Amino acid sequence: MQGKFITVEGIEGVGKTTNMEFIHQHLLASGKDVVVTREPGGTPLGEAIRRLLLDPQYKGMNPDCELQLMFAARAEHLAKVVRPAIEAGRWVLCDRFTDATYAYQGGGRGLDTGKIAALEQLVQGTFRPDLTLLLDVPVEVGLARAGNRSAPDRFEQEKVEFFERVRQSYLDMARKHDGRYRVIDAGQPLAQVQKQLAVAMGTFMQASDATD
Ligand code: T5A
Repeated sequence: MQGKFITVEGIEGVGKTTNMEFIHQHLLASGKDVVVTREPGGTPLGEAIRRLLLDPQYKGMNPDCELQLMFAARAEHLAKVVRPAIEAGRWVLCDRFTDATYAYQGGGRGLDTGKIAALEQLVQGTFRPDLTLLLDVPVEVGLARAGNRSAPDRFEQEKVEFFERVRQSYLDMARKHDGRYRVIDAGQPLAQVQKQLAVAMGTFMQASDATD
């Protein structure tokens, strides 16, 4: 039996890192064998690419270069971590995936989505997440939360309008792919956010147990 692929998405500071452990524990408690990973990254080579992508010294990186680095890291990640785990029947919980490319490089940077789709096809074929949890907050809330932490990385240095486009792009994808997306109101207190996540995962696990 194949495993499942769950992705967590949203703008900066929305609470992905905070909630990954909660989601992980929820899946473990439901008897799933889980691999937790992230993009860009998830492998030694992918983490090296991540450092390049986030480093503020590369401010002004060519958007096509940025796009291809995202997919280069993804190709390695899929081959070495994600696909082997799923084929072994494990569940993979991933902090960001290709929807982040549509949101940041497509929505944020304004790259042609046809270009992204071509790379998606090349690197993934028909492989897609089974469930995407979109944590959503207004941009000013996310940026205020993110700003309370460490020094801003290359993406966090972008202007508010960039993140407005990223958020809108995510919300558009959630409407377009409403079968696999669950939108979580992450502006609520953490306990309420986690209640919503538990309901979304419960529904998903029930449906997937019924079809396995
Ligand atoms: N990227 C990535 C692309 O451009 N294209 C791609 O294809 C991919 C895969 C790195 C960057 O790469 C870009 C997007 C990103 O800019 P990242 O490190 O995953 O990706 O991105 P970040 O959004 O920067 O991740 P962060 O860890 O910075 O943000 P989180 O994880 O969303 O936020 P988190 O959990 O650290 O929370 C922020 C603060 O808010 C508090 C937390 O305690 C924390 O202090 N908080 C709450 N406070 C009140 N109420 C709640 N409900 C709260 N939830 C969290």
